[in-house]
Amino acid sequence: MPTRNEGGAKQKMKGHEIIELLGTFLQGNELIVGSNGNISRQVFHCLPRPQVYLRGSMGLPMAVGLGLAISQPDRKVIVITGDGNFLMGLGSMSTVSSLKPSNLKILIIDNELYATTGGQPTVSSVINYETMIRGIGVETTVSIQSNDNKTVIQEKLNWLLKGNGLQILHVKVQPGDPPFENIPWHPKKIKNEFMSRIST
Ligand SMILES: Cc1ncc(C[n+]2csc(CCOP(=O)(O)OP(=O)(O)O)c2C)c(N)n1
Repeated sequence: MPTRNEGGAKQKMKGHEIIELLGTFLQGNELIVGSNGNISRQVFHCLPRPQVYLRGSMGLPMAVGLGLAISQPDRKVIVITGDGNFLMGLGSMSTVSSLKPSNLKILIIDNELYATTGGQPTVSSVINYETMIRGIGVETTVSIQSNDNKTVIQEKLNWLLKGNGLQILHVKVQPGDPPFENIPWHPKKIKNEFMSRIST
């Protein structure tokens, strides 16, 4: 039996597996913004800390990432967002596109669901992300579809982290992540830990 995600396996990876894989490409000084809900929990438990773990504020990760990228021009800022968050925050993408901070990278984890709140479907299944994002004015977009295997995904994550300029990577993932525990930090602690990291 072929194992999941190896070689030519057809099954999509799960969101937390993509986040874990991204972790293998990090150099250490990247700044990461996780969208609210499951993604932030996965970022907290799977990647080095501290990062920005959004709580409640759905739709805002791109706006937060944009501000961070502008204020920290010497560091790569990686926004990891669910499809529900990305679609809710589309308005901020026109600003992202007009400013095009070269250190901003956006990773869309698309499970076609609001998984955090019980798995209601988003409208992702009818959207062509590459076309939509290019229409907004961002040229450097790559979409990973269901048939891409782990090797292709690794290449694209490498492209996202090592490439120059504003880049967006959209990955279709399989729903069904295991539950990750709530982030045990009070929002003030999240802010303070992150602020002390970027002020050093
Ligand atoms: C304005 C607003 N609407 C609804 C919610 C409730 N809510 C929290 S997370 C979430 C789902 C986020 O979906 P997505 O970004 O696709 O991530 P996933 O849960 O699938 O990992 C929802 C609806 C909220 N926090 N704020």
